[in-house]
Amino acid sequence: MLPESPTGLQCKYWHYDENLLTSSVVIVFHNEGWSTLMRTVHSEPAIRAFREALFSCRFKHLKAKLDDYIKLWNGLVKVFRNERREGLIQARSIGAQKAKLGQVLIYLDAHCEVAVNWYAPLVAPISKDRTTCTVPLIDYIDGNDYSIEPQQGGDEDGFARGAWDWSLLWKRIPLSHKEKAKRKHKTEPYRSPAMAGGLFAIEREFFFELGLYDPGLQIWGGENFEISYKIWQCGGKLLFVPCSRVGHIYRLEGWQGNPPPLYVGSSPTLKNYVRVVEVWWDEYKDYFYASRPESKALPYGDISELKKFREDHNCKSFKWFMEEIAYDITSHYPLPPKNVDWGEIRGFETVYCIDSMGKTNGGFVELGPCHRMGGNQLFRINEANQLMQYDQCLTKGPDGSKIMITHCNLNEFKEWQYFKLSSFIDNYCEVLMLVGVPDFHI
Ligand code: UD2
Ligand code: MN
Repeated sequence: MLPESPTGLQCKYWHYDENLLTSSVVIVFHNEGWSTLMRTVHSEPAIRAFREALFSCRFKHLKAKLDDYIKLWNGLVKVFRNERREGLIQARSIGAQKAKLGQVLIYLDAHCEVAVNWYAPLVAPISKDRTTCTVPLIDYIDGNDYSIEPQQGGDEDGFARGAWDWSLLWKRIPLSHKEKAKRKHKTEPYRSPAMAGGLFAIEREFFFELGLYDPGLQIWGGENFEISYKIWQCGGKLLFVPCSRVGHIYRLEGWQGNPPPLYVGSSPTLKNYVRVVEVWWDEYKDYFYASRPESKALPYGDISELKKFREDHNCKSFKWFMEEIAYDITSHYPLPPKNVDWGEIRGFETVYCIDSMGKTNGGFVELGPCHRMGGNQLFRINEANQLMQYDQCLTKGPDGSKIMITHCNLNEFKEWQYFKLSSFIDNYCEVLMLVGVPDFHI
């Protein structure tokens, strides 16, 4: 149990409408543990009308044992199995279609535990405005010992807004002064630019009006941003609700995710990100490509339907969104300098290239035969004259003679000179050649 915080105590003084909207809870899962799955269902004490859509199994206990066990609820809990592994994103859209009883859909990961009185605060804002999507305050359950504590990254009360860095990694930033100034009491729901993805409530019809998730998003990742941008830019709002608390077990270190099924091509998550920025980010998409140049060549499929949706619904620009709603993100995650070029760094008239050998945070780069496969030989040079791979920069080593790859703000070296050797040797990339650092050896 979480110790009661002063803000938690304040939550007891809110009054909620007696006629709350009804909900269906949708839990999608694939290869989840029995006890954590059961606790997710059993911890659900206070819903007036709920039904659950559960999907996609491989573990033995998720078959007959589960079918048998849910009889306990006399039809209130239902299991639906997909014919093939759909991944969590499409499974959630299918769940929305199957769960017809509740006015609101509440999504939970399959390893959650709701706290007392989580329901009323979560759905009450939706009765006031049906285009509001709400997210509970998510507590951290440790996967090793099941202890529970508030998440890091918030303000003095533990409140954070949902954000991203420019490579589209999920981030939490402390609640801004601007949002604080809007509220009368600390425990009021507040606006967030994005959600983490797994736990939220949305009016069923409104979710359908938004077109559910983009049907081209596959398996895992990016759907949290898609739905957040779609809600904000197309006239809705996204609120985080401090008085509704739900614990979530975070994946243990080393968890690689369930590998995508064969019918899905390579890099589904990165392709999802590309779809999302292509549809919603307008000119800001350059910042994403600056951070993830390797994603530029990915075939991300057809997005014309989504663009049409955006137009038909008069959805606002990403610039509007960044200025009005996500105004605080750039102070935590500054816009990256745009790339001047990217490719391999080849020794003059040689077939050898700089190769990070996968090293980071202070490792030394080496020379290897140029392989044109990108990866550890793929670098980019940007307008700030940083020479980067992923989020790391090349710089001088401690004795000034070797090239190190490390955090960009440490011991930064920006005197690279860039010469374009030739453009487009093949479809893969342009070649960079760098001189002007005569005392460096690799
Ligand atoms: C976060 C979200 C998660 C989802 C994801 C990005 C929270 C707390 N969690 O990662 O909900 O938005 O970011 O996509 O916000 N699952 C399937 N099929 C699959 C893979 C997963 O059904 O192919 C289920 C899985 O059993 C679980 C849920 O989807 O119930 C979320 O997956 P996760 O727990 O691995 O994601 P998480 O919490 O790391
Ligand atoms: Mn999860």
